[in-house]
Amino acid sequence: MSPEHRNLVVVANRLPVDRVESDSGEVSWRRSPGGLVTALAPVMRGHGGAWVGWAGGVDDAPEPFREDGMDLVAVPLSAAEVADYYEGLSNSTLWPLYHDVIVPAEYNREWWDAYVRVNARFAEAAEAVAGEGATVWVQDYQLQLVPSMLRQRRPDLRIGFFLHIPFPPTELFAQLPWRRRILEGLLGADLVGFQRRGAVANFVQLTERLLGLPAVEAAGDGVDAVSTPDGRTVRAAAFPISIDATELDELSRTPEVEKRAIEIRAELGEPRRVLLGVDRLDYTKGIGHRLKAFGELLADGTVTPEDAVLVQVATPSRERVEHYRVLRDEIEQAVGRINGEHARLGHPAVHYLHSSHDRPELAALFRAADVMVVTPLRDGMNLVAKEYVACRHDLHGALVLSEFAGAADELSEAFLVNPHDVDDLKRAIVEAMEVEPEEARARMGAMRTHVFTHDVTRWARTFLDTLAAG
Ligand code: GDG
Repeated sequence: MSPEHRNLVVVANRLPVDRVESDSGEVSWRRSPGGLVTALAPVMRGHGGAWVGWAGGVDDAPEPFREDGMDLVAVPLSAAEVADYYEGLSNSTLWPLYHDVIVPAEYNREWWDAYVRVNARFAEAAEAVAGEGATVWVQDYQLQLVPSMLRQRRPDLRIGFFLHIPFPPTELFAQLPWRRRILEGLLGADLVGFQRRGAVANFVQLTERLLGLPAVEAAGDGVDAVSTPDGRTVRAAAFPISIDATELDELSRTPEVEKRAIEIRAELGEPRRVLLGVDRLDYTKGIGHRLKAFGELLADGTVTPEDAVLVQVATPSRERVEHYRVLRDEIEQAVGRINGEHARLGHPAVHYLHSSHDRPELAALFRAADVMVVTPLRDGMNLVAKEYVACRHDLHGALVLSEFAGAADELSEAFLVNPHDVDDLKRAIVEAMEVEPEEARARMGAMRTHVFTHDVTRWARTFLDTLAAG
């Protein structure tokens, strides 16, 4: 099958590969680990699929190449487009706006122009590889105009869109100077998927209020729908994303990971309890709130440094965006303050790692942690919470989880918290530290049943089946 006749095309901001340069300067591409590619790889192979996305870097996009049974089609971006489309409109306008404006969203018309231009380029690239009547699945907030751009060029296609981050209520979305354009962009799809039911409701309400489009009654089981002016019906529904639970479970059972988990506890000085946070260093993740709660527990003597240590992995992220630089300073200052007040020589109270780690090391950290602390102020889903559960085949360990994460809808046996309420957060951390083993096992067992029966393969299949059924 030639590259221009694919039956399934995924369009995402990033290709699922990383550029690797050898010592001799030779460039090759390595599949990047990630839930999306894991979920889609088998479907892509089965359907003869292509993946359209940015390869990272500027200007020099590689020629289309085959990797693991998929055709990868790179979309080039210039340095100015990375600054305006990616760091600008995507990450300094849409990302904060869609996450409750935890930091103010910036509105800049040049960024918008670049967003339109780059979305058109992605749409053209997808059009070029999609066969007659193919299914095209567009991913996430960077590409919300692609569905309508594609539909205009190729009415024969079946188009799906999935938003990985929250979709805001009218009161916030209405700030956006290009609010109608975004909605019209999404309405090019046949099916628009969100993480949570609340996002579906926001979308339907917004199309009604801002575009005057009527909601269609009873579109089906948990599926809402909107009628468009050109006589189509666009369906919208929640498809909570998940992880490859089996793969992670197997990894967590390997002797290397088990051994490393024991080693980690020894390196930490064998505290009674190990608390763990693993996040991209992002202001949505509530890392500061978590540190405040832990610092207060130490300060008021509820917890002693011998009793518990907190390990915080903060993966470097979006370091060229100003708010992320400010956040890093704030977090590092907070860690410094807690350790200044509570550490003993050779025994920090907070172990802070501003670095990336490979999957086995992450699995070992999950295995070593008695309490996983996941406290985002807003999060589409939060895969880390599900990954922790997948690694706890021993049924030990407790999950403290923010109700503002999509995962809270499914993991109701976690210790659910409002991270803005420091006292509530402190209560939940202490409860999770002290939970009776029997109760911990019951909670973990129930969460594991959910995560293993609702894995990422089911997520992809459910979305694609619903898209096909419309
Ligand atoms: C967006 C939405 C939604 C983290 N550090 C390392 C590492 N990670 C991995 C985790 C996890 C992933 O990165 C992060 O996923 P999250 O879901 O927690 O958060 P976002 O990056 O914000 O993702 C989110 C998601 O999209 C999917 O729809 O759930 O709400 O914001 O898999 O394990 N992986 C490795 N080294 C690290 O140091 N290898």
